[in-house]
Amino acid sequence: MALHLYGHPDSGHACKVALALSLAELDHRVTRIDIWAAPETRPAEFLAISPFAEVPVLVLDGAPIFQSGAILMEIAQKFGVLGGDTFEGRRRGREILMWEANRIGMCLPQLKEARRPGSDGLPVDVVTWLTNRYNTDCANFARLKRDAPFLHGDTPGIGDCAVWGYCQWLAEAGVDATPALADWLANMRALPAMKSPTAFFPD
Ligand SMILES: N[C@@H](CCC(=O)N[C@@H](CS)C(=O)NCC(=O)O)C(=O)O
Repeated sequence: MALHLYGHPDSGHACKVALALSLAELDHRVTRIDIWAAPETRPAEFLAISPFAEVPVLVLDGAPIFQSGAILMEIAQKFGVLGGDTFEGRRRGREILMWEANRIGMCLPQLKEARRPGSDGLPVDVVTWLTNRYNTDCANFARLKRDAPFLHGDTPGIGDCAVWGYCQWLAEAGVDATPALADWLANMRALPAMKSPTAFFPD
């Protein structure tokens, strides 16, 4: 089984997949793609397999898969890992992935980008709106997590990987962690397979 991940340390979407491969101990190659360079200057081999010239892309035995959520589901199902070994785990994974993509994935990346040095920023009203969305997401995160250490229960699953993608950068997004989020972040950071974005995608 040959796995090749294309990503960049500034991409939370790519970090979701890198974390899943690390947690599942799946050997893989990594190629770092400069997401700050003009898309047309990215390597031809990458442009040929990434329909929007975006990361992440995972090539699995020669077949490229794009969209972080689709990649996570494929990893879980194909290898029976991170919740993929049971019906309930796969359902939980799908539920959390859809929620994350529609909610956290639609406020934290934008808030982080607005504060990046060199970014054009966002109007104050938009930042307020996105921050309010994040606050709602925090309340719902606590409902989803309940008293378990991870969103998938006692061990992390693909849903935890998806939420980690941008929740690893709350300070960079200018927001605070609620107690439930802070507990979960501590559990995630303590995982032996956890790495920094640059360790996932070295230069
Ligand atoms: N919905 C996609 C989002 C992918 C995405 O937005 N990738 C960004 C980095 S986070 C990218 O490659 N940007 C470079 C560009 O658009 O040129 C996913 O879940 O994989």
